[in-house]
Amino acid sequence: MSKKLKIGITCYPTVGGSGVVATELGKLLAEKGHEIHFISSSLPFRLKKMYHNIFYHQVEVNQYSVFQYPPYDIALASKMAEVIQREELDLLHVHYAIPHAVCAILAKQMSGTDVKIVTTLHGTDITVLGYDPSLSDAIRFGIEKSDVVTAVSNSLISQTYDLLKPDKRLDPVYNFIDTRVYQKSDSLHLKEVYGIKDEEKVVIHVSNFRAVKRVPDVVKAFAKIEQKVPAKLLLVGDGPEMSVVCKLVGELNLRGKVLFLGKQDNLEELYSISDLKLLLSEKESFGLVALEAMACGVPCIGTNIGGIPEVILDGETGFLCEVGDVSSIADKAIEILSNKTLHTYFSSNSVRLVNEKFNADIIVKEYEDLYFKILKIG
Ligand code: GMT
Repeated sequence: MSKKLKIGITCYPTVGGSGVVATELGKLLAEKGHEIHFISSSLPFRLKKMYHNIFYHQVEVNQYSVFQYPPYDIALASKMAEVIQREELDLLHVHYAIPHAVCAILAKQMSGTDVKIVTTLHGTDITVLGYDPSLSDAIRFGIEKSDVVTAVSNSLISQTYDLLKPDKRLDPVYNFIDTRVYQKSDSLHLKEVYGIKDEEKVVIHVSNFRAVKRVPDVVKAFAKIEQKVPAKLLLVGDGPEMSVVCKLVGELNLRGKVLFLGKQDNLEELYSISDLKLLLSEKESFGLVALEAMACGVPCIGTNIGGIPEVILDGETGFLCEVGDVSSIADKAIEILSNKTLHTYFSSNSVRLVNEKFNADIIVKEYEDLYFKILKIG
């Protein structure tokens, strides 16, 4: 039987792919018998029920009036150091280089222990913040001083080397799916609830509606799709671009055909009534939402950028298109929605790919093996 580890995990706990990956990883490691300590500013949103071997340590920030900015990073490092010492952690697995990796390095020094630091790069810490000269040295420092650094795609690894040139090996460890949760279920009642007719196809987009997700392209493509194929568009999530998107839906006379569902849990039920997913981002280091759809047998059209081509295989599980090429996106969508044989081919390939390459069992073991390696166990 392998040794049970004590693992601290820090992530952004609010909705977002990195928070999902970190929390699901913690839950699955706990299922394998490891003791997990989440250290973050609020309870990770996917951590809904109690587990006997998962603990949550909240970071409290002093609001002393002299501080122009509350010192969250210092408070996080102090809390990490306290938990490392009291709980005798074997390692800290932090998600995002800054501030989390840098805080972990400080915490290690404060604790006076040899706790190991694993850092996972998720994307925007490199693809956006990496361009900021006021932060790039700190990101490189966080990467180089970690014991192990993983990134969620090979594309993100290349971008990190191009941009920051860290003197450090980076290991690819993909996002993963718990296929016990993400699988096609019988959710046909939802079609009735949403007023979707039998003959209508369902196109879905799920995101945090940031500008990089290019949700207006989703709406523009849908406007072309629904002229050829009776369809409804489910927009799931919320964020800064929502008002722009609402306005566009009105301008394109799509009210009634586009359903704004806001933030939703149990996405597998929505995917189970969907025929096609659109992920048309201009930056995407992996695209966890595509994987979630694929696990439920939904073919995806994605943009040919970042890590998306490592997830959506062009002509095998869906199609890849260039960013902003709305006409070609719509043509490919119409092809998928009107060719049943092609749809079934993409759908079954998607499920198979998820099971063979992105299954939680495989990826959680990859992380576990990295932990054992740096701890020189086994
Ligand atoms: O996509 C977002 O806006 C959220 C972001 C995050 O930091 O949580 O997601 C990033 O990490 C996910 C998990 O590794 C990846 O699947 C997403 O592709 C990545 N987002 C971007 O690169 C924009």
